Amino acid sequence: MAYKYDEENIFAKILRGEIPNDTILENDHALAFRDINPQRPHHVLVIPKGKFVSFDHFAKEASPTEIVGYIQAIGDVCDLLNLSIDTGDGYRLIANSGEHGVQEVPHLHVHILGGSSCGRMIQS
Ligand code: DGP
Repeated sequence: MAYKYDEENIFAKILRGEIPNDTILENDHALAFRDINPQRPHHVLVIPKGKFVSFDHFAKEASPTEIVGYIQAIGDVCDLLNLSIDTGDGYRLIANSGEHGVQEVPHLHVHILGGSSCGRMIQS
């Protein structure tokens, strides 16, 4: 089986500059921007610049350099928004994947949610 990547997904368009976004941070391998429908005071999406559908796709097929760059961007967003548990009050990291994960946009993204308590992990 091969992962199928939809070139017309909304995050691909953001990466191509076709749709504006509220960028928080960018490095060679990742872009972080605010979610259009924030669920907490801070709600940031971090996406890899490569064409990966899901976290498992990324884990299997991304290069070590891409993986390091992506993970570093997540840590840098936590520092930038003072969410790190070293200096701040913490956050929740979510990667919805596929049908059962209820993933809407088929380009890997993690949600970083913080600024207030995220409550219990799963409500229903
Ligand atoms: P998910 O269910 O994990 O695939 O969540 C997709 C998220 O993407 C959802 O919280 C809303 C956000 N989103 C969808 N379209 C856009 C957009 O055009 N811009 C931004 N900033 N966020 C978007």
